[in-house]
Amino acid sequence: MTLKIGVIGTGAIGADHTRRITNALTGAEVIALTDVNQEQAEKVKQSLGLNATIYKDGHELIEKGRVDAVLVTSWGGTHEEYVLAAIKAGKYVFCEKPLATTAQGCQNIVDAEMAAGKRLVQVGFMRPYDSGYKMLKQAIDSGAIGEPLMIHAAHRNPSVPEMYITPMAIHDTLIHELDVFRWLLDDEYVSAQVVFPRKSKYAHSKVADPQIVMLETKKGTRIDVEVFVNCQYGYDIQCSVVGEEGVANLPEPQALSMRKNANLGQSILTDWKDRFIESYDVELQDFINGVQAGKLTGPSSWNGLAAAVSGDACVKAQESGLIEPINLPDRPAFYD
Ligand code: NAI
Ligand code: NAD
Ligand code: ISE
Repeated sequence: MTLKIGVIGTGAIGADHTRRITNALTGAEVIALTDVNQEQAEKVKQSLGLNATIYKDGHELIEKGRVDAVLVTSWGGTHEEYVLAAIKAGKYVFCEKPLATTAQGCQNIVDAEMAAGKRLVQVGFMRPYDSGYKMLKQAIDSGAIGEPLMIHAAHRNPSVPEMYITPMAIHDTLIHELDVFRWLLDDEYVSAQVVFPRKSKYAHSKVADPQIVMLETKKGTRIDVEVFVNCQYGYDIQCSVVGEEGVANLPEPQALSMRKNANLGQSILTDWKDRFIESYDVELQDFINGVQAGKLTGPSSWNGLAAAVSGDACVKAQESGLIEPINLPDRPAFYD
């Protein structure tokens, strides 16, 4: 059976996920689209030659679209509403990060999903599907570097638009690290602090940039993450795990090394779409396969909630300048 998918939000990642379902993955087709900017949905439909209906809004798509599953790829602030609507309609839903922009929003989704009685939601945390992060996890789990003591990380984007404001450094950008470090370390956070270095002249007035986020885990591992979203030079994700017996670094993306004009160099990617292109393919194929099998195994609403609880503490720490506690509730057996 070919899975019928509806896409809510056909911007950068909505268009890219629609392309991969249509041209790269197997077992699914996009038959419904919607975007607050209808021209954008029309553009995606035409450019991919889709036999798809464009709906007035996400609710109409979920109710009338005859879809088996929904992709929520609109702006973060709209996710909760559409995920809840999909659960209510009994549809599977792949929701881009953040699952919701607050912990309460994620809790509402967790409650609705548990009431529905089975996992219907997968969150777009693609880094655990990335081969580089898998190598890091293998280095930690095998004991190759001893117990992990510290992580030094950086999340750099070349630039961000005017709509990107200070708290988005947490729930739009850092949220990837908040998820992937829990998975890498098999540990939970206990506190967060945020400090602001000198501001870059390239950062617009509503975003403090760069920021340094410091996290502590239950086992005592200390993590520092530089979030720098106007770094100009490229899209650069760094992660270095310092263990008792060695250091494991996230591999750089494969790039041609060139000798020319008395220079030895290699280019740095500039677009997040390229940096994790393979992991996006693998995560979405995993979602399609999971829906076909009636059992989702990818990042769950619980992972979305855990990241958001930590995210709320980081946003509070941005405002207070203090070390803020992180208190994750106990995980319900439903998500074991
Ligand atoms: P975008 O701005 O390019 O696209 C968002 C689209 O959603 C726009 O076309 C907009 O018109 C539409 N939209 C917004 N609100 C809507 C609504 N209520 N109903 C229907 N359409 C609506 O944004 P982008 O970069 O594609 O990000 C979208 C989501 O994907 C965000 O949640 C973002 O955090 C996530 N994302 C995830 C990435 C990842 O690595 N997993 C990478 C980039 C984005
Ligand atoms: P975007 O602005 O390019 O696209 C968002 C689209 O959603 C736009 O076309 C917009 O018109 C539409 N939209 C907004 N609100 C809507 C609504 N209520 N109903 C329907 N459409 C709506 O943004 P993007 O970069 O594609 O990001 C979209 C989401 O994907 C965000 O949540 C973002 O965090 C996430 N994202 C994830 C990754 C990742 O690496 N996993 C990368 C990029 C974006
Ligand atoms: C974007 O939405 C993403 O998810 C990218 O992976 C991240 O690097 C960027 O900062 C976000 O805005």
